[in-house]
Amino acid sequence: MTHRSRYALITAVETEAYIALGSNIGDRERNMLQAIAEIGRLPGSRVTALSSFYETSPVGTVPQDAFCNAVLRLSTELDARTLLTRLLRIEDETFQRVRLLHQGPRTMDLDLLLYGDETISEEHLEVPHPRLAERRFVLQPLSEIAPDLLHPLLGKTIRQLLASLESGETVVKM
Ligand code: PH2
Ligand code: MG
Ligand code: MG
Repeated sequence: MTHRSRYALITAVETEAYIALGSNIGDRERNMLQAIAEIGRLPGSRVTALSSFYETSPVGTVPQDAFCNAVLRLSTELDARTLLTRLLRIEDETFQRVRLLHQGPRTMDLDLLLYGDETISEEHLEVPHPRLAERRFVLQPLSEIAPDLLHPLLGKTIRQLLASLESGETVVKM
């Protein structure tokens, strides 16, 4: 048995995951604070960094109110699939999220952006998040807490991705 496998048996291995939060219905800031608290209570997990909150113009084809967006880092013992399931459960149970329109307004959207340096491509789980590099409302808060993090597929840092982004989105610190 290697040192590493022996070590893994006695201590749970933690992975750094990055999660995007977004809300544009109700008391957005209150929703964000509540979601952060819920995420921090997940088993074997703790929030180790949190970006500022940003007011962002809605991206996509659905006309809707401005979002509040932020990104946090979670040190977690949960595997990616379990973590995703737990995030969706928070959307549903804590926020009674109703899915009326694809990319439409929501009380809370929790997206798994990155899970360590893993790349996962399954029907309901794609990591890194496929639209991560196109969205200023994600890259701006992410660059605040992890500017030098390498995107595992694009081989560029978050800072580089943000610098090369050409999009007219408005993203302003709240
Ligand atoms: N989420 C979407 C669609 N458009 N726009 C902003 N500004 N922020 C979001 O979180 C967002 C969006 C679908 O997930
Ligand atoms: Mg989303
Ligand atoms: Mg989502």
